[in-house]
Amino acid sequence: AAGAVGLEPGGEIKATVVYPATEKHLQKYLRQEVHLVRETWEDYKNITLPFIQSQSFSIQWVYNILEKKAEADRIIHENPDPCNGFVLVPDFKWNQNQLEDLYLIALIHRRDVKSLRDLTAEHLPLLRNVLQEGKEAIAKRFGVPGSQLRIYLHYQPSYYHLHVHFTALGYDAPGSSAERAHLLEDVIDNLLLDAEYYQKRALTFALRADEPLLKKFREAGRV
Ligand code: M7G
Repeated sequence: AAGAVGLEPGGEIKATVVYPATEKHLQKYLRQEVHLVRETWEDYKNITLPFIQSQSFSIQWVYNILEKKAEADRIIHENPDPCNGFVLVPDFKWNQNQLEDLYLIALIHRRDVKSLRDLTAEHLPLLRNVLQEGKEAIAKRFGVPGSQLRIYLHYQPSYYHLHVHFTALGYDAPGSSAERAHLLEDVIDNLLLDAEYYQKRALTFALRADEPLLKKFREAGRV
């Protein structure tokens, strides 16, 4: 098993246990040296995409939630539209006992968007729905206004099925750093400025020293 232990805002101790744990899980929780990578669109096509396609990142848990085979009773909101809809559920990292570390994720229904890199102006209606309806549902259920939510996507994500993170603004959630979090409102604005914004610009992210993707960037002489 792999896992992490942390101090909750209420002073309680929170333990995350991952079982069974794959090699990938173990690496994630080990402290490691990290390196920044600046990925151009060419790098994405030549290095990152083939790497993603060669890996068997399991996103079955996402499909189980979308198909109501798991966590169906935890759904906070759903827009059932197959193209522009999504499901909003509490993230595994949040036990829902206090609002200080509120954490939900929106999983989109369509299955052909891997990450931020795939987004174009075509996805604007979907992204607007996630932003608007996600904020409304969280205000209604938890009483937290949109002005106190950090709504963002990760690049790189751990799971290549597009999802959006909703966390309490006052909570320093893991992965909300400048090199990983992309605010959804900024993503929407960028796509309005240029429909192919994310197929043009370089994106920065950090990789742990032992991550195979870093090795690929090294082999290509890009780090
Ligand atoms: P990510 O940006 O792909 O990667 O986010 P990260 O895990 O490195 O942040 C995936 C998010 O999904 C994380 O916040 C996870 O805590 C959450 N998550 C992962 N799994 C396997 C589940 C699950 O089965 N149910 C729920 N509700 N959340 C999950």
